Amino acid sequence: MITELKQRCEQRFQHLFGYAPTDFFQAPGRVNLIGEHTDYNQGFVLPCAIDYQTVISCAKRQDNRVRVIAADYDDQMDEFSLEEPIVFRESAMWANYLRGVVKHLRQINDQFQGMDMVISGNVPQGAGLSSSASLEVAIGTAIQHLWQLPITPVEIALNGQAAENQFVGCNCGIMDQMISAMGKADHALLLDCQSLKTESVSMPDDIAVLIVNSNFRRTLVGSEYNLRREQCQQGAAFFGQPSLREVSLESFHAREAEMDPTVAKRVRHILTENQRTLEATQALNQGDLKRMGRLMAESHNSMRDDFAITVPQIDRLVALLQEAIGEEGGARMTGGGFGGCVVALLPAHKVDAVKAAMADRYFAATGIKETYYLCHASQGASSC
Ligand code: GAF
Repeated sequence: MITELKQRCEQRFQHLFGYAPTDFFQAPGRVNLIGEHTDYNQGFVLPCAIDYQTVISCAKRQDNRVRVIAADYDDQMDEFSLEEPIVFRESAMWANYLRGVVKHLRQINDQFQGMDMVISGNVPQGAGLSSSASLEVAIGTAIQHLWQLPITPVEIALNGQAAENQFVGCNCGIMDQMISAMGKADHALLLDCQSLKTESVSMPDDIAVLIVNSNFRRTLVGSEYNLRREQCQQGAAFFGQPSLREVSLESFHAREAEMDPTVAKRVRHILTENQRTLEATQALNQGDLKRMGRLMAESHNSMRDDFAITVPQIDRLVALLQEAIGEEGGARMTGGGFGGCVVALLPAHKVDAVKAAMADRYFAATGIKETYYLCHASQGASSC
C-alpha cells in the first residue's frame, strides 16, 4: 500500500512542480488497544501504529516559500511564505494542519527554508484512526529530515499536538501523535502520558489486529470530548490534585458518595481504565488473549456506562464481535467515541471464521454495513 502512495506522490510532484522530489516520508495512523481518554488525564494508553499512512514526497527550496499539494483533494495547493505571519485558512481545512505544524515548529527551531511537498494518504478519515495526527507527524518528520533539525520524535509529536490544540482548535491529548511518531513494527506501545516514557509490547504474528469501522458517522465528538475533559478536571480539583493521575482508586472509593454523580462516574472510568491498561500490558506480554479479551470487555462497558461515549450501534457491533470471537480475544470501541471504529484482538487463524460469523448481523440490527481493516502493528514515522 505504501508503494502505491509513494508512486502517487512522486508522479503528482513531477507533474505539478515539474521536477523530481528528493525525499519521501511516511507517518502512520493508529489504533488504541486500551486506555481511552486517559491521555489528557496524564494516564496510560496502549496503542499501536497501523499500516495505513500519510505519505509525503518533497524537496527543499532555496527561498522561503512553502508549496504543498493535497493529492487526495483534487491536487489543491496551499502556498505561503515563511517570511510572513502564518494564518488560518478558512477555505481549506486540510491546509491548517500543515500551517499549524510549520508555525509551531518555527517557534522551536526556525533553521529551515521553503519546500515543495505533495501529500497523499489512506488512513480512513473521520473514523477515529488518527488521520490528522499522521498528517501532522508526517509533515514534522519531513521538515526535520529535510533540514536536519536537531529535534526528536517526541518533540515532533508534541509539536503536532500544539498545532492541533492551538492552531486547528481541537483539544486532543498526546496519544495519537506519540504513537504515530514512535510506533515500532510488530509492537504496541505502552505510553505514560505524564512522563512520556514508552515501553514496547510485542504483538506476535499469531495475534490479529482487526479494526471494524461501524460506519456510524461521529457527531458531537468535539463538544462532548471537551465536556469530558472538563468533568475529569473537576474530578481532579475535587481531590485537590492537578490531574487524575495523582488520585488513587482507594481515595476515590472513600469519597465517591460526596461527589457529583456524573463527575464520579467519569473519574471511575479514568482510574479503572489506567489500571486495566497496565494489566493489559502484562496480558499482551504473556500472549494471554483470554485475559486481554476480558479487559477489553470491561473497558468497553466502562466507556458505555461510566464515561458515556459509546452509541447503541457501536455497542451492538462490539457485542456481535465478542460473541463471534469467543473467549480467546475480545473487542472494544477505540478512539474518541460517539461512533467510529471497534478494535478486535483474536488469534490470526480465526479472522475469516469471525468475519463469516458476523455475516450481515450488524446490518440487520442497525441498517449500516461495517468495514474491516486487518492491520499490522507498524513502524512510526520514517523516511520511506
Ligand atoms: C482522540 C484524541 F485525539 C486522543 O488524544 C485521545 O484522547 C482519544 O481521543 C481518546 O482516548 O483520539
